[in-house]
Amino acid sequence: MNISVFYFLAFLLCGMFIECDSWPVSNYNFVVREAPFRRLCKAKKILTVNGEFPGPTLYVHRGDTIYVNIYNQGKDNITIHWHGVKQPRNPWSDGPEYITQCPIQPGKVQVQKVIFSTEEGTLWWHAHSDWSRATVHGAIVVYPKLGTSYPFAQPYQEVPIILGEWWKTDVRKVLKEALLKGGNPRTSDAFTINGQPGDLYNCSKRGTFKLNVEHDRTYLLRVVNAAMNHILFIAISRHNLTAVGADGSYIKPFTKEYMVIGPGQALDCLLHANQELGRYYMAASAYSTGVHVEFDKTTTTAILQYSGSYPKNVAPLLPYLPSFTNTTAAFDVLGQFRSLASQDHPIFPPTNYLRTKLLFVISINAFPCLNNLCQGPNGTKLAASMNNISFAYPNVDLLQAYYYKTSEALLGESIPSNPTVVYNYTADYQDLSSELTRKGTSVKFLEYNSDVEIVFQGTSLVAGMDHPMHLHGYSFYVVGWGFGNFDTEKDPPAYNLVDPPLLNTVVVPKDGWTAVRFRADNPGVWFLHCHIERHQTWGMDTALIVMDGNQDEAKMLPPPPYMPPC
Ligand SMILES: *[C@@H]1O[C@H](CO)[C@@H](O)[C@H](O)[C@H]1NC(C)=O
Ligand SMILES: *[C@@H]1O[C@H](CO)[C@@H](O)[C@H](O)[C@H]1NC(C)=O
Ligand SMILES: *[C@@H]1O[C@H](CO)[C@@H](O)[C@H](O)[C@H]1NC(C)=O
Ligand SMILES: *[C@@H]1O[C@H](CO)[C@@H](O)[C@H](O)[C@H]1NC(C)=O
Ligand SMILES: *[C@@H]1O[C@H](CO)[C@@H](O)[C@H](O)[C@H]1NC(C)=O
Ligand SMILES: *[C@@H]1O[C@H](CO)[C@@H](O)[C@H](O)[C@H]1NC(C)=O
Ligand SMILES: *[C@@H]1O[C@H](CO)[C@@H](O)[C@H](O)[C@H]1NC(C)=O
Ligand SMILES: [Cu+2]
Repeated sequence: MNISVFYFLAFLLCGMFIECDSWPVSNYNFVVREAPFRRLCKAKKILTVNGEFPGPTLYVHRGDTIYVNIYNQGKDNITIHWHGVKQPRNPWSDGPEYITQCPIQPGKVQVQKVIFSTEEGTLWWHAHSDWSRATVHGAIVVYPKLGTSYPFAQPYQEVPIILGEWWKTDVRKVLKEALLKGGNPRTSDAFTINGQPGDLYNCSKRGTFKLNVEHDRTYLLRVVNAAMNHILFIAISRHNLTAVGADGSYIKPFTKEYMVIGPGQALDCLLHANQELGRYYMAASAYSTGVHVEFDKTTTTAILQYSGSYPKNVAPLLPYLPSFTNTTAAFDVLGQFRSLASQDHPIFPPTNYLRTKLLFVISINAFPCLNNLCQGPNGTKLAASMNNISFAYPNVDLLQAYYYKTSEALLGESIPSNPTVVYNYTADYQDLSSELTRKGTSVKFLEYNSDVEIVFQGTSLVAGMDHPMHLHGYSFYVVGWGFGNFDTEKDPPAYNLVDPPLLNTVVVPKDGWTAVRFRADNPGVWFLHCHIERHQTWGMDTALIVMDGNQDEAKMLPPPPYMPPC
């Protein structure tokens, strides 16, 4: 189908099924289709939106509502998720497959109404079906409301910097092979900056992303980590970065020579082009702490180049990046985030009298495997869990099961509020039998407007590592974190309730814990999961079902006229 026919269909759909007040002003058309891309000396077809990699950047203002017409011209099931967009009362457009919707099957169209509310800064969108988000993703820029401005001087220019991960092999094959063999998926062959691996890889020099700057100007880099399985360090040689926003809310500025960003996170950084005219590398490489866990050890680069005259044949300098396993270096950044907590940007962290306190133990696990033939440790099959339940995707979506009360059995299993077995989660030695877990489609019901605390507790089972935990439908205040086991007596008194950062994805440190709080004021079914893709695949997931309140404004919106069927 050509694009004009598609527009026409989308228009019809819009006219028939949804309010079209804002159409076509803030309407976007996403055509999901395969397109050929050449990277690392090898061409392959990848799934894209509109043939672009990374996909198109969406530009909105705070509080906007947009419609996105998604037309699946590919061969795979697909869904699109608006990462960090809270979508008040509207889980219908959230996107994770088999959680809030059934996938859009090849040849089918879905119109998603995306409701922005209090987000301001950088967010992103990505596919939320199998591993298609590897190439199906893009940035979302949320400007302040007209008539208001940034809490920092207007930058001269703004540039999305999207970090990605590239396999020479088809990513569908990578997933399939990993599931079949039960081990770690093969590591990626490259990281990318705005779709390009950069000079340090073979056949990549020509496409290297260039950031052109004028001397003495300030640039706002809207950095998104869209990589699948890696937390990344990023830096620009001789230049500092000043973080001013994270996950669509502002933070107190802090300046470092490198930044760290977990998959799923977005970081707004100011860059002052104050160095000698010349060319400088921007570089990113992995932060990975799992003992004996393979990871991609390559470095992706882009080039910051000043305008003006200077010898252009001098090789740019590489910046300092901390070593792969340097947790101190990583948390020097990740532990620095603070909300503005000012009159213009107030915060509302739940303080006392929490209705619901949850302790979710997040772990890597292992299933026994017939004849020990799997590729996990000692022939086991790798898994992951939350409170020892390894999430199993249903084959109809949880939201419809909940809303229409159809498959109520599906929602029968509640994830326990606390681990059923208490052990030394972060001990150096773990009994092998505690690595086992079991499968289940577990959910947690929450009362409307209840104040909720979730403590994520990491473990050293199989291989402890950092986990970027992401909650849909909400941003949460990160009130505390630490190493070792969470202590219910000693740790809460040290919480930061003054200026905790408001994030949608938080990196829980290896062998440590993180406490987050939020008010459950957004009714719906909201996925909660690790944003390291393989951990999500293995089951480090659950869904929070926030029930309707009594008032009409406290209830989920009715479903749109068309949702893809299963
Ligand atoms: C580049 O190609 C050479 C020769 O094929 C190979 O040995 C080397 O590992 C490649 N480098 C990278 C970064 O892929
Ligand atoms: C970068 O920041 C450090 C301290 O945060 C400072 O000492 C250094 O001069 C800064 N470098 C540049 C190029 O601004
Ligand atoms: C970790 O990184 C920090 C900050 O860059 C550095 O000071 C420290 O020496 C590094 N530690 C190791 C073990 O490399
Ligand atoms: C694998 O087996 C060896 C030898 O039996 C044991 O020492 C080790 O702890 C096992 N590792 C895991 C992760 O099961
Ligand atoms: C848990 O294990 C860690 C690491 O081995 C150890 O330092 C700590 O003392 C243990 N805690 C308890 C309560 O046994
Ligand atoms: C987790 O569940 C499995 C299967 O029911 C069980 O064998 C294992 O002991 C449990 N582990 C913990 C730490 O509760
Ligand atoms: C695509 O989605 C439909 C509806 O849920 C499902 O029946 C089908 O198995 C899916 N196809 C693949 C290849 O996963
Ligand atoms: Cu994880």
